[in-house]
Amino acid sequence: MKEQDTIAAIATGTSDAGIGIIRISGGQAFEAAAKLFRTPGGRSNPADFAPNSIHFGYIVEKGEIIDEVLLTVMKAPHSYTTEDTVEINTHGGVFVMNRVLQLVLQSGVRLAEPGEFTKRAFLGGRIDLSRAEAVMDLISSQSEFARKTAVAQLEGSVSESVRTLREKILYEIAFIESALDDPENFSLEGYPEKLRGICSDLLKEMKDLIEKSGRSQSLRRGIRTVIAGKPNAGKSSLLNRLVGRDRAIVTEIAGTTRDILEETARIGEVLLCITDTAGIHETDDRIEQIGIERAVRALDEAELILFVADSSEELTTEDQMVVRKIATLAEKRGKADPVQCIAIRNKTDLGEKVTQQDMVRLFEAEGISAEHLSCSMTTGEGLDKLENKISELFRLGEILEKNEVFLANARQTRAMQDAADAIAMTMESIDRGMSEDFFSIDLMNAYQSLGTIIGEAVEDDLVEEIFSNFCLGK
Ligand SMILES: Nc1nc2c(ncn2[C@@H]2O[C@H](COP(=O)(O)OP(=O)(O)OP(=O)(O)O)[C@@H](O)[C@H]2O)c(=O)[nH]1
Ligand SMILES: [Mg+2]
Repeated sequence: MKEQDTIAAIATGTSDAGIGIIRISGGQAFEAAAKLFRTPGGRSNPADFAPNSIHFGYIVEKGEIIDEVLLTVMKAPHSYTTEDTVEINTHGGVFVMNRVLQLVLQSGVRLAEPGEFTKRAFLGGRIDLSRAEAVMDLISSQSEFARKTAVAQLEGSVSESVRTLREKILYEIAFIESALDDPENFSLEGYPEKLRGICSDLLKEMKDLIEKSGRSQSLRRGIRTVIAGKPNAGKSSLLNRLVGRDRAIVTEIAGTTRDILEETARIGEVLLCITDTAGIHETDDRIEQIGIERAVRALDEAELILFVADSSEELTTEDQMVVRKIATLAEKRGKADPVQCIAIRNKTDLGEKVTQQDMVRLFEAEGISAEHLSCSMTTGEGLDKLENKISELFRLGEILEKNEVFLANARQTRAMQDAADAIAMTMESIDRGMSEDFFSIDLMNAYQSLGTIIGEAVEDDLVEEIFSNFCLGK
């Protein structure tokens, strides 16, 4: 079986650094390390070292010292993977780390697959699936929000609430089964009504979790933000301001941006994935037309739209055309998947021909609402208002303070949705006056779907898929 191989990988980054760690895990970890390692006193076998101890020494190949290292020895089951583990702290040069890794691999150890150490921690029963996914989230987190939610999950917040839900469901399944087996001692009189109430509470709890998690997932991944407006309004100037450098070409020529440009920017604690787009207007220019099509497609995916207008000139039919596109999109999305819009009157340093009222009217005429403010990309005036507005719209402070529980990813959300569907089915069966054994089938489905979130009874290939998303060495 593959899981019995001993595996190794560079656990630290693959650029030059002060130290690098090569991790070896599995039944042959000590044996492999013994072939390469010597202490100054000539000891080499980690199996003889005390558990959780660190040893100074050398990696040696045919009598030649390759690197001076520190060797950490962890004995099963007290290691990250629950297996015998050796960590070699080498000097952190890429060349040196790879050289040592090659020697390790020559001693009968194979290169670990991405996420394989964490997978072993899961298979060894040290962490559940939701925590394993949290490790991955923590590694890839790019904002304070992402880090905090990953740590919360690592601490088991998702597992906790999933387990509580499962316990409640299991209690009802057990009750129904007992009552069916032993009608003399357990009465089902009035039970369906009681169960309906319980299901209704469970369903509400699950739906809340799904809804909040959707928001949290977009906060973690970065809010998909699209800058839109007519040509020359100052869209690319806004992108440059938000990312803090000259990312996009800015000129006084209308139609400068033709393709879409993507960048991430951190606004306070919010991460934005920003797309700058070509100015939307009627044109015969083939290249611009393609750019505009792309702009409209980007709008389709947006969670936040920054509409930019040039307030040094009167609003035009081109502005109207863009707002109309936003309105069409907002209507298509409906309440379930709303899009936020901030309308920016830019170029205030040139005098304001367009008032807030003009803008509000422009939006009202198309039947949508937006947050309104004015800025100058040239002087930077008003940008703080824009940043505050973004933080406010996504109410990050509130979420961070509450330490709420969120499902970490689409997989967990889907499983929670399946569980919620099964609970809804139970309620339907109750309403239709079906017999109790039907309830327990649906409740069991809900119980099992919840189990997949924490990794109880998950299919092998799902385990493979989840762990292959990890980075190497973790
Ligand atoms: N005075 C002034 N000029 C600005 C301001 N913002 C942008 N501009 C100028 O307006 C022109 C157009 O700016 P861009 O950022 O390229 O506008 P855009 O919306 O990306 O234009 P396209 O890519 O052509 O659609 C440039 O000459 C900018 O320097 C501003 O706040 N004040
Ligand atoms: Mg541009």
